[in-house]
Amino acid sequence: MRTKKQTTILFLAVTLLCVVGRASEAKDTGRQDAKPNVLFIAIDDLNDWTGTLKGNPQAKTPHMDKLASKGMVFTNAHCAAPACGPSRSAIMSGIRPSTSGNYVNRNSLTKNPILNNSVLLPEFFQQNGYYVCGSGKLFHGNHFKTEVKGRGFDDYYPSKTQDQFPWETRLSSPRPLNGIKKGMSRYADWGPYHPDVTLEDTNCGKTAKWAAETLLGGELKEPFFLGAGIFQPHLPNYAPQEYFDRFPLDEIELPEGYLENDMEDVPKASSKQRHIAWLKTIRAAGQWKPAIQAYLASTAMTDDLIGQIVGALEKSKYADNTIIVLWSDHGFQLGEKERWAKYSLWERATRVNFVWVAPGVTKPGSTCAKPVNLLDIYPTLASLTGCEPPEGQLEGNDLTVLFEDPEASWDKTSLTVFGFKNYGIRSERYRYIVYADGSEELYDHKKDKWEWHNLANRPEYAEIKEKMRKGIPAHHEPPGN
Ligand SMILES: [Ca+2]
Ligand SMILES: [Ca+2]
Repeated sequence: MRTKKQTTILFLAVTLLCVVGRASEAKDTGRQDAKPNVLFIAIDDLNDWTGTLKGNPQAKTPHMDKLASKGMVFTNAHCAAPACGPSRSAIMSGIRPSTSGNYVNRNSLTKNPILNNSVLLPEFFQQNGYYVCGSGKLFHGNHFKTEVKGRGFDDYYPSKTQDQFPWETRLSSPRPLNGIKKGMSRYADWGPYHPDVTLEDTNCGKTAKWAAETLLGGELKEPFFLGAGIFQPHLPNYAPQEYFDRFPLDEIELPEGYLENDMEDVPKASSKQRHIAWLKTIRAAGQWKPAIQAYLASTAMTDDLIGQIVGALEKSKYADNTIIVLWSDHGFQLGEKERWAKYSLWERATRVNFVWVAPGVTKPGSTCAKPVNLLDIYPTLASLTGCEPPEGQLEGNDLTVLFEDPEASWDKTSLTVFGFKNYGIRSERYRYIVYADGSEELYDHKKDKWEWHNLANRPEYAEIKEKMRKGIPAHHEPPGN
């Protein structure tokens, strides 16, 4: 039997323990509240025709350039796969296409057990106490609407199962605007919307408006992860007239990287990847320059939308505690290597825009030329937010060492996978491509930035090829559903 005094002491001790427990809980919560927010901006099919990557001097991207000046630009960043679906699956899972078997757009995300059992990036943040919201194209369209269905999101605009259509059909009829009736997909169209259409009328405009208003509203539960995916400059390149007016047709130049007969020293295996011979049709229709004009116009429109989103963040109360990562899912060829497409392992299709602004971490105006990959987004965000990454899942690298020092020792190469056993490997200086049949390409970017001269068969490069081959993954997962 306890005495009254003993009972009182016990009661006091238990009370004290509870108070201490609650205080420590509050402290934990306090730490969690202090975690940085994440603004995750995705752009579709934007190659290096931007002010920072300098792939085309005619490009006008002042807002992205301004954003880049506030943090770090990776000038040698590449996609994990040169197609929307597998590129985004790799970003969202942190798993290489060659590990998951998710290689092309038609491959499912949720029917793939490796991807389906992974912790997808939005889920990762949700599990770590973040409020997760988004709009626009973050996952590949079909993957989101019919497969992911808002998994990991607390809120999605317009809804978790109703993704935005890539463009507003009502505003762009009758189609095709480019007049090409045969030989192209219905997506391969371009031209200005009706003259009275404004940026806000477009679906990309609605995504940006939602993101800007959500940030300015100041009522987000923190920490938050907010994703905004802009569909442009993915085809069809429709934009309000004012964007076309910024690029007069008679001033449009053909791509500097285009070379007649460039394909003569390229192995035939490259054409076994999804080959789209649209360039011939475009040239025959006299549409090459109008199509370039439209890509530049759509890119300028995208840039204005980025300006809206980032501008809203800057004016909001979250400005000082929000990490921004901006990425494009892969590049695009506008005639180079005889292609009007992505779907290749060459620089123009693999190189991406990759900008990071992490308050107190990245240094304003810094650039880094080390080879990095979109696969690095997941581990880098985990590192910056102090959230423990899912065990054994992530295959990318933590980039924070390069934020500290862009010249830090970095022995890694950047891998792009397209189709079973086709690999593009980029080092600081070289690009090495090896196809499933063993045929190869090697380019020296120090002397040949447009990849015109395939050096793979020259014996003096044997050692370099051997080194580059170390970037080939050990495992090649057969293609999934
Ligand atoms: Ca894409
Ligand atoms: Ca060539």
